[in-house]
Parts: sequence; C-alpha cells; structure tokens
Amino acid sequence: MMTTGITRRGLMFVLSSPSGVGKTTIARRLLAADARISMSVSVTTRPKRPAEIDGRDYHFIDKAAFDRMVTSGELMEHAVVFGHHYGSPRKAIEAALEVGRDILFDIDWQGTQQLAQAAPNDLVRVFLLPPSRDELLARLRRRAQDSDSVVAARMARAFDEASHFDAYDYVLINEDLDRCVAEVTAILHAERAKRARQQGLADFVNRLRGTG
Ligand SMILES: Nc1nc2c(ncn2[C@@H]2O[C@H](COP(=O)(O)OP(=O)(O)OP(=O)(O)O)[C@@H](O)[C@H]2O)c(=O)[nH]1
Ligand SMILES: [Mg+2]
Repeated sequence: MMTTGITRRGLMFVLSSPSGVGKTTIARRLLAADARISMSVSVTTRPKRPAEIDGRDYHFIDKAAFDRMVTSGELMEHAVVFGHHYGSPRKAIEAALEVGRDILFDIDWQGTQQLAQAAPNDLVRVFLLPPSRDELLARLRRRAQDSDSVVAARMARAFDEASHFDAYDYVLINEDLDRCVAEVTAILHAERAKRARQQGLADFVNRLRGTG
C-alpha cells in the first residue's frame, strides 16, 4: 500500500447522558468495533460493583490517593457524581493523542466542561437523550443494581442531567441501540476526516499534482 504521509493527532471523544440512557453500553459497542479508539479508564472513590474489574472499568482508589492525584495535576478533569469522586488520568490520554489514537470518555457534563477548557481542539462532545420520560424511568428501574435509595437519587438526578445538552456538539436520541451506535460511529468517522485534524495534506496533494 502507498503511504500518504498524512498523520493525525488523536481526538477526545466524550459520551455523556442522563443516568440510564445507555452510554456505557454504547461505549462498549464502539470500542469492540473500532481498533483505533480506546477507553479512558477513570479513577474513582466509588466502591467496586461485583461485575466490575479494577483497571478495566475503573481504577478504584481511596479518597487520599484521589486527593494526591488532584494536587499533583495528574487528572485532566475531575468531578463529584452521586457523592463519589471521579477523574480522568492525564498521562494515558496525552500518550494516546500523540500517537494518533482516539480516546473515548464516559464522563459527566462537569468533566466535559473542564476538558473543553483544557483541550478544545481535541474534543468532540456527544450527548445522548432517552426517547421519552417513561422510557427513562423504565430503564432506570430495570437496571436497579444499587440499593433503593441510590436508585431513587439517580432517578431524580437523571432528569436534571438532560438540561446539559446545550454544552455538547452532537445530540442523539437513543431509541434503538443499533441505530444509536451507528450514529455515534458516523460522528467519529466524520470527525476523523476533518481537515484541521490532518497533518501532511498539502505535501500529499503536491505529490498528487506532480509538483512535490
Ligand atoms: N467527570 C467525570 N465523570 C465520570 C468519570 N467517570 C465516570 N463518570 C460519570 O460518573 C457517572 C456515574 O458513573 P458510574 O458510577 O459508573 O455509574 P453508572 O451506573 O455507570 O451511571 P450512569 O452511567 O450515569 O448511568 C456517570 O455519569 C459517568 O459518566 C470521570 O472520570 N470524570
Ligand atoms: Mg455508566
């Protein structure tokens, strides 16, 4: 295969949504289907759930370790969600972007806002909404794996979260999972093709024209 000499810096692809809309499921599908994007594994002080694996789903750490990471600037963003601390480790993100790998973030609107301050040119923000109020209530009840009081708190917050749609570049309604995954994938592909992200285009075109 001919080499074009065109290179691209990785992009930061954020998925946010009210609780229960399905962003974790969509994130997993995207990762499984595309070898060029990997997950930013967050640190959190939330207790591990039985189905979760330390280092894959999150790095589970205590509050003291979290505070040390904040103080030493090791987190690109951090926030409190449902009373627990969450943050995105900076080192893994920067290493990936430099070699042209894309990074997927399953983070909330507060973290997204901080990434927009820190790295606006690398950021692509996608917000997911449920098809209706009833559908979101049903999904939240179905997946109630936490205690009743936690589920109740999440429901109350889920509807407030929707108001943050206006700080995102793309907004999708997750009515049909397959279609939503296809739409998210289309956004990722379109963003990769943006001229401003690609280096070496002018040289490549000059060679095409026989003038390089
Ligand atoms: N700002 C920020 N938010 C995060 C980070 N990691 C996870 N979150 C968000 O924290 C919220 C709670 O995540 P979890 O504790 O995994 O719970 P969950 O059941 O997946 O909750 P939902 O995805 O909201 O339904 C979600 O909205 C995540 O997107 C992070 O590093 N930074
Ligand atoms: Mg989730």
